[in-house]
Amino acid sequence: MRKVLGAVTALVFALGVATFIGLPGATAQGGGGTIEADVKYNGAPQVEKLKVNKDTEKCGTEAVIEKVVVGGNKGLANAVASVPGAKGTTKAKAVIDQHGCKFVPHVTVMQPGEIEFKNSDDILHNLHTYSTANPSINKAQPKFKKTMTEKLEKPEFVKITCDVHSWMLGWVAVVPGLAGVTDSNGVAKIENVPAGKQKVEVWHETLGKQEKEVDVKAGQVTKVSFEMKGK
Ligand SMILES: [Cu+2]
Repeated sequence: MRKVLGAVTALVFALGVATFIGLPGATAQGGGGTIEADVKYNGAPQVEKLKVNKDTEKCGTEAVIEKVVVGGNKGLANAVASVPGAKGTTKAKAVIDQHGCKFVPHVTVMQPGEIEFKNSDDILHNLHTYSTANPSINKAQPKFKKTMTEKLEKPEFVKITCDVHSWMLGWVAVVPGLAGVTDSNGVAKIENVPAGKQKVEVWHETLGKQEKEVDVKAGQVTKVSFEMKGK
């Protein structure tokens, strides 16, 4: 009996060791790493304010058009960081909401395909895109049309406006690679990037584009900084 017990203990111990040894391999599954893009802007924020006298119960009386949003430590918000060499897998559909007479979020990233536009304002909005690679969209979105699904199938940075409310402005970054949008601190994290040399592109609606090369290591965070210049 003791022998059997000893053998079982040995087996459990061996399995435990095997599991332990197996762990690091499991966490680095696929050999991907994370890119943390840190985007800064040394200039002044550009924010325009506009008096609103239409649909004020939903839109408020003042519209704020945030063209360049600079947060703490000069971090630039609303910039798109993408990795063209890392093919993204289609996850949940991108969604933009016309809410409070704004496009929320202001900048959205998506892989080529379908995007959903919501109208949670209960008033008439319109959807007007300015694009060259993709067909233009110019459609009313009445209050009863809570959701509209549209196609953006070609990589492009697409400007969106609403012809009912002149101040409404949003952007869709249609990018085939993995991508993210910088937060209020100017940071975008892109996960599961294949290890090796990768090009990182940064785009901002008024400050243009920059790119850098990074060396991504499996299971690690690779930081890359950008400083956007005013035009
Ligand atoms: Cu509108």
